[in-house]
Amino acid sequence: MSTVDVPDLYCRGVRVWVPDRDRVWVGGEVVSVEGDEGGVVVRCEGEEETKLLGTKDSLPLLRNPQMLVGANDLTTLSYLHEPAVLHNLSVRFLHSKMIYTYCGIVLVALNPYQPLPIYGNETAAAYRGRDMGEMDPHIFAVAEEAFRKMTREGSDQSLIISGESGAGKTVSAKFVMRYFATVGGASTETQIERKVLASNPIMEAIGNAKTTRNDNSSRFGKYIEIRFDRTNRITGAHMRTYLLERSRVVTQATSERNYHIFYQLCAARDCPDMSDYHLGHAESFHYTSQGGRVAIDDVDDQSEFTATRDAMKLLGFNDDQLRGVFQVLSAVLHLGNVEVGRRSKGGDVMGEVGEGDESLVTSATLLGVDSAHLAHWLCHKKITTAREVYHKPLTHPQSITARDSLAKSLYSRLFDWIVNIINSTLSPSSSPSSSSSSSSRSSFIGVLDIYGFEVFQENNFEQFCINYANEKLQQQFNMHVFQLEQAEYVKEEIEWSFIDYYDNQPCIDLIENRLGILDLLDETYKMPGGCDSLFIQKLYDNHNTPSSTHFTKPRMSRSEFQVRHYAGPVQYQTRGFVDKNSEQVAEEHLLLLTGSSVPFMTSLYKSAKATPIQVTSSQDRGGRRKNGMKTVTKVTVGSQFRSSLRELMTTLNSTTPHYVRCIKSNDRKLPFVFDPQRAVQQLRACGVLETVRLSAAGYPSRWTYNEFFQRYRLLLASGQVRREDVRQMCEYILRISIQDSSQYRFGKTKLFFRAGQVAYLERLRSQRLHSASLCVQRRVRGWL
Ligand code: AOV
Ligand code: MG
Repeated sequence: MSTVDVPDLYCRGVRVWVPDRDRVWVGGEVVSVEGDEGGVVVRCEGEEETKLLGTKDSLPLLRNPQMLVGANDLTTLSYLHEPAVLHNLSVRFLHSKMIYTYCGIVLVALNPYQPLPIYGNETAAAYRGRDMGEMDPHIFAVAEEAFRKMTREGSDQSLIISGESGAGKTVSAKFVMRYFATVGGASTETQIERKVLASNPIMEAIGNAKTTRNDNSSRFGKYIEIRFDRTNRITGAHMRTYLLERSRVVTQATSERNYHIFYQLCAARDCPDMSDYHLGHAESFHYTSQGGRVAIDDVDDQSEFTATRDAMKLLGFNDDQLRGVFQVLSAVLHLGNVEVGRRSKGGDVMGEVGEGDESLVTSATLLGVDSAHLAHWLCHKKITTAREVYHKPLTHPQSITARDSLAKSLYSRLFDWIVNIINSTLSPSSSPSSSSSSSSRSSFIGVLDIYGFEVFQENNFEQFCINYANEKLQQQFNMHVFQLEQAEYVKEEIEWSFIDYYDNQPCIDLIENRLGILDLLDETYKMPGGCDSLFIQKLYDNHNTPSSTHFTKPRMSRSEFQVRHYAGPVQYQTRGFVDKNSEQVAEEHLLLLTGSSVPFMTSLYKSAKATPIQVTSSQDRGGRRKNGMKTVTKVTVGSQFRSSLRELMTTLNSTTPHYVRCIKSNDRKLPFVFDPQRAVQQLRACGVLETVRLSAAGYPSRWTYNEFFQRYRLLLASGQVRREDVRQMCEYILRISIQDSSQYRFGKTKLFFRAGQVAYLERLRSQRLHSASLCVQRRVRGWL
């Protein structure tokens, strides 16, 4: 047997980490080092027995000196491995109640599940004008960094907030927006900041819902650009939203809810002006009661309703518009209660809706349509052939689908319409404070808050899209942090040993490439008789091969597939994929609503942003059927989502990104409880560990020689400045300003700095400016 050479570092008393099934990592101490057999004998904390650890490849990892534990920035740790990172985060979180920690260029935020007194105006003021390293890590520090970079360079910025469902993204995004409203608030009371903030409760009311993962889960993605003028005042904002989960309007899983707004409306039914909508308790509506429990602990839906309505008023929704919104929402609720009866015809069970059905009549009245027509079109479909047009009766399940599609269409049109109104109110040109000159050149800071990665008992098309979006975001992060960063070092010929990371490109290829999952889904939809079972067959045929690394067919299943995502494997149930991919309003329903006697309804269907179903030429691959008859090809939900994500990535890549990684501390939503298993799972998935290593070894700030010289030449005495050789001058400035020469590197065209150095130079610069201005003042006083 070969002897193992145990390095000298491992001697008696040395503190190490030992892998543990429950606690993930547990601290221990070396008791002895075994000679010939190799390995070290370790006693774990709180245990009597010792363990022999360490073969040639796996000696236990060393622990950091106690004085380093709890560090603000993980990159300052001596040992940068998983147990060190995990331990540091948990010590800060559990002992000091500190939820934020820097991890190089990333801010890690642990969800405390408890309101903390660290977000007030005084705290915001304390972070104003400060460098990231000067204060405790905080979401405000990242916001300040973005704000200052924008003001200094005039460049657009993005705050990219990621993390799994319930990790704290939406809460973080709101604090970021609050911070900008505070620092970018105008001295005159224009209220634009208040309006920007007021968009949050509205969007949460219509786009968030209770899921088993999060009581206030975002069911849409949002990228909001907050615009600033040349004087760094907020002039307005613009919001882009991504793929709302439509199915929730008509179905919810056990203990989940529909969108908050429905419960708010029901809770406010006895308020003045609400009687027109004939509302009842949320339990009395099919669309709001399927989850079993209509209340959320600690949430008062009625006061939430008041908050939503007030926010809408502030954002310029007038009384007619508010009535219109409540009318559509109520119509949806009543529509859900329309009884679809059964009628036998031949061997089939057909759908039937009685014209006297009370819910039908109420719904039709609210929608401004004829109830008999509505009843007819809930169980018939118009068929147009070359020779005739006829009304084909629908089966019972088809009628229910027709009813639910109408409800989903109404809701998603309303959602888009509300977003449009908010955007037009927040548009910089409509803000009274923005004179044309100050808004002519503006920069923005974008805040991205999308639905986080999620895995449920059953995962459907919605989870597939959500997790796909998270894959794209993870890739953007990898691109920025690892690929571009390291490519730049190579280009600039800086000595560098490559840091490896998990590249999720193969998973993205599986989803979005030619013959990838989305492509096959579209193909299925375009085929006559395309259905979910055909889709899954295509998936198995194309991807269930020995060479596929990210796709698996579960052994016992004929309707499911598994994707290996960066955050873990997810099994998807294909039932409903094809229909959900082609969500469309039936032409008959469209005609019914555009002919409504309620002007709001017609305007909703006229002005709302085009739904994914649109005639297109670019996606027209399947536009011709084999018989030569040209069919209209639609943009499907999947392909529309793919292009909107691409567009989002292009936007993000044109800004300077700042990353916030939210981590869910435990699954039971308990305050300040740290579940190491769950934390480590998230840290592993999102590349935090690799980021720590990269940031510790890397040079996050860089300047061209010219830029650097222009800004810092005042650190030189006047006689020292020689303009002929800028590079030499830069080298000189650094030699006299920064003692430790390992803190910077000279590239071919740029200077590179380790974290914190630019902040230090900035301080030197402002001290110099300050003493220069004192000097001038003294001289002026001397002259007087
Ligand atoms: P998410 O946006 O990341 O999930 P949220 O931001 O909605 O998650 O956070 C979930 C819950 O965690 C909140 O409702 C708060 O109760 C709590 N929480 C999060 N951050 C904080 C904080 N900084 N301080 C106190 N409590 C916090 V999803 O939208 O589901 O992906 O789709
Ligand atoms: Mg959210």
